[in-house]
Amino acid sequence: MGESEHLRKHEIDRRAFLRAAAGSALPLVALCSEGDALGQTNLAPPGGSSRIGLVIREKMPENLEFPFAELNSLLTPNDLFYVRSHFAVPKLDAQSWRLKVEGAVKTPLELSLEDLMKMSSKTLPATLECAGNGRVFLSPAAKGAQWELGAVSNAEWTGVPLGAVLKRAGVLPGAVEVILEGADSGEIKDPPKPTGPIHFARSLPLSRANRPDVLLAYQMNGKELPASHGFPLRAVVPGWYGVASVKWLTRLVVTERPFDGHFQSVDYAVWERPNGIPTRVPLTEMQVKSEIARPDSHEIVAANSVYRIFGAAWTADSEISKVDVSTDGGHSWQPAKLLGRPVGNTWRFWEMMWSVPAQHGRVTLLARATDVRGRTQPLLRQPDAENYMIHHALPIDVDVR
Ligand SMILES: Nc1nc2c(c(=O)[nH]1)N[C@H]1C(S)=C(S)[C@@H](COP(=O)(O)O)O[C@H]1N2
Ligand SMILES: [Mo]
Repeated sequence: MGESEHLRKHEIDRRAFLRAAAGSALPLVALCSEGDALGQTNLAPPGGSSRIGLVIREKMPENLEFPFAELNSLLTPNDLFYVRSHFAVPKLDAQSWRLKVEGAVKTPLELSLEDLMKMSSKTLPATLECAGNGRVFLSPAAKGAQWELGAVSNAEWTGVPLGAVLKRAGVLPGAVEVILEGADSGEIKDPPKPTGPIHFARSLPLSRANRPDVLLAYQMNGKELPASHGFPLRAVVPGWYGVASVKWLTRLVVTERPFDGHFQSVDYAVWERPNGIPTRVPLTEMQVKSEIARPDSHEIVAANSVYRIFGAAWTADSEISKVDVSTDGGHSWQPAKLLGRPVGNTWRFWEMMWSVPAQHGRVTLLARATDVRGRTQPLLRQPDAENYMIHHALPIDVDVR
């Protein structure tokens, strides 16, 4: 799809949205102004889109990809937010659901949704990226869902800081981590594996868990958390790979030693080499990364035209300071223009006007982001990351014609 076509489509989506907003209740309008507050104007806010849908990577369990070439709003509408689930969506009923808080705490708790909603809430945006996003670019092929560019999305989350719940339970001295357990469960296929079904579970060091921006969220973009995204309660850990943001939470266990569960050490872990000794460490922070949304891979781009290359970039605990784009497979680089203004834990849109050459042929585009802390995307895949953290500059081939 050409850029002008995209702009036209965007206009259609926007008009449809405005029509919908005009005839509906406040929330959409409120989200609209929040969209602007995120530093972007003229972009369709979340509210559902008419024709675009998620790309199926796996039907059961649900693994659905945001069509990244359709990127046009800073907040991803709930029905376009990527879904990454390891087991079937558990059926939970808000009335009988409880969150247990136990382990190394003074007062074990059993909280209802109502109890949590009575606590003071917070709303903040967070971009979540699956650690396997971009896996289809790896060669030889790596195991896991073959995500293209869209296992990443951004939403505004409302909930209670995890730290406030831990405080209510009273963490005992000597505790180091909190395990977050989801209601979903199933059997692991490949060894090493425990016998029988296990729940999805992940831990956070207490130092991270107590950060004020780590939420137990019950709303997504101002609406009730959808079933696929963790209804009625999920964790949101801004800046960390999506795996840390445990969905369908039913139990928090405060522990006196680091957790070694399946999704912590066998899966969603990589090798690091402190002192030159390989050791297994859980994935934590998202790595600095940019992705080209348009042109789409293998799009036909008009020779001799000016094309607006458009994409997003994100990092953890920092801000994007620049994005450089190459239109010759990495031989030369030009700065892109960062759009809007930086918003904490949120991807930043960027664009670069490309003077497309007259000569016909295959062209490889690359984008490379750098953050304020000086971290830059590598041009080549780093060793030891196995099938995760695919954040080297990903080549997008287009046909100039
Ligand atoms: N309970 C539970 N939580 C989970 C998962 C899961 O399978 N079960 N998947 C994790 C992974 S790997 C990612 S990337 C994010 C995806 O969140 P989303 O489906 O809302 O996009 O949820 C995380 N939380
Ligand atoms: Mo993930």
